[in-house]
Amino acid sequence: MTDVTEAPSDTAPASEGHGGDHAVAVAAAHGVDTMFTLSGAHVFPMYDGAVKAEPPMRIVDVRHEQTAVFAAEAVGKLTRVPGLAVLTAGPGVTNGVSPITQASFSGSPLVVVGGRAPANRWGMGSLQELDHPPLLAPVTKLARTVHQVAEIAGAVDEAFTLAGSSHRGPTFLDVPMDQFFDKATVDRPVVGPRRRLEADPDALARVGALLAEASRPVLVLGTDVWADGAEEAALRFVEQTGVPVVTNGMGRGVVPGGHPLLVTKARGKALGTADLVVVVGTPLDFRLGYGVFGGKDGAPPARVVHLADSPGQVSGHVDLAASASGDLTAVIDGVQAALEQAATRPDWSAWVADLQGAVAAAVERDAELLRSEADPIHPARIYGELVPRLADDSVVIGDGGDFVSFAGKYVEPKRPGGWLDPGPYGCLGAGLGSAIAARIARPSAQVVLLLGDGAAGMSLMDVDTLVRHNLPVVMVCGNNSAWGLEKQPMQMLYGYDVAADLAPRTRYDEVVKALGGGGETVTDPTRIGPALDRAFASGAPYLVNVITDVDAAYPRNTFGV
Ligand SMILES: Cc1ncc(C[n+]2csc(CCOP(=O)(O)OP(=O)(O)O)c2C)c(N)n1
Ligand SMILES: [Mg+2]
Repeated sequence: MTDVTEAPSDTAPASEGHGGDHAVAVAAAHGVDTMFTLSGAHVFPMYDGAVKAEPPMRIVDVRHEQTAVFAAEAVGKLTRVPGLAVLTAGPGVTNGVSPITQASFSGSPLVVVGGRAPANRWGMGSLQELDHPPLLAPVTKLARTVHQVAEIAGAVDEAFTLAGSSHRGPTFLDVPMDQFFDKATVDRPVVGPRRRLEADPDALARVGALLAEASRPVLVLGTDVWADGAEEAALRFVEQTGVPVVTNGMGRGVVPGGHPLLVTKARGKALGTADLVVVVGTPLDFRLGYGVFGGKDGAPPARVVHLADSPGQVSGHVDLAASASGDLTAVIDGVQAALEQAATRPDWSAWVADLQGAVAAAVERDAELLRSEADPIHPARIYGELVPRLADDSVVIGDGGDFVSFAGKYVEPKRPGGWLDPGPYGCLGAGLGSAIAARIARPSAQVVLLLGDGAAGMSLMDVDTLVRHNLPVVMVCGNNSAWGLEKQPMQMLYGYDVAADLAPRTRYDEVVKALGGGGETVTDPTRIGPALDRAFASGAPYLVNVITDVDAAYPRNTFGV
């Protein structure tokens, strides 16, 4: 996929075709090579357009529309080219609402094309006649009906341009069936280079000055650092200034796991005792304590700087010492230049050493659990076995509750763009869609899907899609026979729990086998490693079903509210 997303729309010579031909051609011009869908007659022109395109567009047909949209969202996250999902009218579109919302919360570039009951029968009660845009408007950057076949090419161009522009997010179009099947000769837009938002140089100078004054700064790098293509600028900034870093979301891996300036493992101390926290490319939401830093162990409150990819992303609820927005490479480079021009050159070495000590202590503490021989298996032991087996190019996907929180604690990616978590919307069920996308977007990379047993039930049928499309991935199910992340809080609040248990020791590996993949169940901690080796060697969709201790809850200090 090529990195072209935004279009100062020029036009090419007129082209003839039905609505699907035009939509597919414009999507391909934006760098799309795959559409994710589940069949419905309302969108047949999209399939015909894909089959007959030159070269044809790959069609990946799935078993639930949520998987199609989660897959397209994940393609957008991994490739930074908007993913494309095609949903049939009515229930097809409404089944896509959760993943579209997830894309909105995560700033993922995504275009969803929906079918729509025919305009010439509107109001007469044709099958699946639903006006979708009002449902989608609150969770998209654009949600509209394209009323004429001749308008489809321009509308699809607009949808891709908006989805791929800062701040990225989902867009939605639907096309009445009669117009979709109709033909028109139109000028298809030509896709141009990406336009970049510029930052205010005075604001960047102010951030540089605040850093020059700071004694205990921390830099937080989030998803938009990757999404905006600023990962190289960010690493350069870190290495040349020596500032310690905490990462979250797709910011993970921008500073590789094990790097001396990566202090995510000492996050509490870093953010709690910093005097300046510079947050780049992620909202100041519950994952970052709503932007309140400092105050720990008698430390004064920290100053906060927010750097975002676009003005609308700058926090409105925090009293910021400074902020700036724009193309994040230019923003980061601009702050670095300002810092280098400052009269004083800050010395953060003692602060960094202090945090490195805390990281080392955390690593030591973790080591014990990672080696745990407890029976039933402690979930941390799974990561003790998995992490050393991860390749530098691995794509690691989390779909679950506590089991995935443990992954966040123990997996530190070596490269950016290889970590997919649900983000601030926290929607379970993305697992199989994300795995399908990862295998397609990174054909030679290791792909590992971490599934809670509860989450597994939401998308496991799409192993069928992995099998039919020959997409091998390794799935690891942390099977504690419970909706663990809900069971423990309910116990804590009420002293009992209800609606939180799942059937004991369910054989999710047998489900995968029944669908044509491979798998096995593990109950002995020493058998986890060999099972993972068999999974990686299998070259097939393979699920390692690890029976874990339901009482080994993730030690969390926030429930996100
Ligand atoms: C679609 C959706 N439904 C419900 C929830 C609430 N929820 C968050 S975590 C969780 C439990 C997940 O259980 P499991 O996948 O087994 O992981 P575990 O916590 O047991 O490791 C639930 C139900 C949610 N986040 N998303
Ligand atoms: Mg569970």
